[in-house]
Amino acid sequence: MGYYSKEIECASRSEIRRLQDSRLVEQVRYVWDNVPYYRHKMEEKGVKPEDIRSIDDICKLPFLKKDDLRDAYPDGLRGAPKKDIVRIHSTSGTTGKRVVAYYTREDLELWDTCVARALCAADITDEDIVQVCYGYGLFTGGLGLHGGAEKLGCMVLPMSSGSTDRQLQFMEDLQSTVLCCTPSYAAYLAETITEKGLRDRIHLRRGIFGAEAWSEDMRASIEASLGIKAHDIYGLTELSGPGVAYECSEQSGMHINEDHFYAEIIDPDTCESLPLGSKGELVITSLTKKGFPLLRYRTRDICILSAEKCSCGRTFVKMSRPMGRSDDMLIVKGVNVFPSQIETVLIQQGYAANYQIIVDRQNHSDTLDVLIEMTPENFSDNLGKITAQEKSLVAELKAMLGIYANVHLVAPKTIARSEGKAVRVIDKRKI
Ligand code: DLL
Repeated sequence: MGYYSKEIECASRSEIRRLQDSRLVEQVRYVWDNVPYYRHKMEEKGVKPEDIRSIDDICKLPFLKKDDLRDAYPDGLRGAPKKDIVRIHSTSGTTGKRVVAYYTREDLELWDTCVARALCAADITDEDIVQVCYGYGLFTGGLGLHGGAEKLGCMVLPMSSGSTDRQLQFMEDLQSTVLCCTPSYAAYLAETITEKGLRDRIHLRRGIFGAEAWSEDMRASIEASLGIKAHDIYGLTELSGPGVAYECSEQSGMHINEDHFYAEIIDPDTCESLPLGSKGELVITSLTKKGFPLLRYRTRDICILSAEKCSCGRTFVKMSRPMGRSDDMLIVKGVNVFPSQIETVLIQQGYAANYQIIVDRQNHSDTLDVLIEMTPENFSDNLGKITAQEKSLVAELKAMLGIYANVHLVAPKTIARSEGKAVRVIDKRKI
């Protein structure tokens, strides 16, 4: 059926390991021969390609970090000659310097396959009409989902992000059955559909949402308001884009496309490898990409890997949804705070998932303010009782975070919406 490949996705663990062993050996040799930047890093560590004989030797290899990508900008990590590169994508870094990733024709082919597998796992077929509202362009979301959906034979609407009215018009007129966008934009679309009374005219049945952190509660709220099943998809530009990992019908964790990516978990502080089941930083080695073949790339995403049997029959290891980024984690008054913890409290208390966290420093002490948008219902029902609600949220947040946060409930639609990734945190201490 479609791109679901039983042979690969349901292979035994030992078959998967054998494939990874041989692909790693080949890939290390390829990188040594074609990427001088990484070859120097290997030489500095005293490692040669012949030292890597299987996945067990991967710990001998040096890590790559975002800083390496910036140092090597624009093409120090390119693995294939320019004439073989057919596409680039790029992502903005926190320092403003972009990271550029290169793709050969074969890289695009394997990327499309990974995304097509993700769509199949969400029970999407060539009968589906897929509305892609991720941005097209340097961001990988639009073209990534587009390539996978087209490969599967779906009818694709390449909408890109923005123009909500136009999105809804096409959704209704062309009877889109699948929505692909960030979860925050999905929540916004859901809200607008409800407000405009369009629910009966919308035919969506599946959502493929990723590119930013979202919680189980947010999933439940989007699923209920759109009447769909919402599937998570994970990936990053440096490793191709969406489709590194994807959720099956179990909707509990994302299977990693292990024939193309080898995943490890490390302690982000000591860089020590951690066993399956431990929470730590996800490190990924691309086993097949040639245009931008990253080995042991530190994603900064914190998650847990699990090899437990999945009822869908796939044997690929699963990653939990990222629980935050080791570099996005805020340290406020010495306490680690992840935006996702705040989101969990808000949704549990019946608020929309639109919020903004503002961290500042006053009199040498950190301050944490959370602006929370009310839903139209809880806004009109509770006018005049806002202070009491704010007090109760302060208590809930204190219980979750262990520190005091100022809470400000604001009217619906007053926090700026983003059609791409939501801007959740403003850390004024860094400005
Ligand atoms: O966000 C690729 C993508 C596009 C994934 C569309 C899914 C759907 P970047 O812009 O390079 O690439 O950002 C990568 O986004 O390291 C995570 O921190 C975060 N991220 C991606 N997917 C998820 C997800 C794309 N499902 C960074 N859940 C990654 C939580 C995610 N965070």
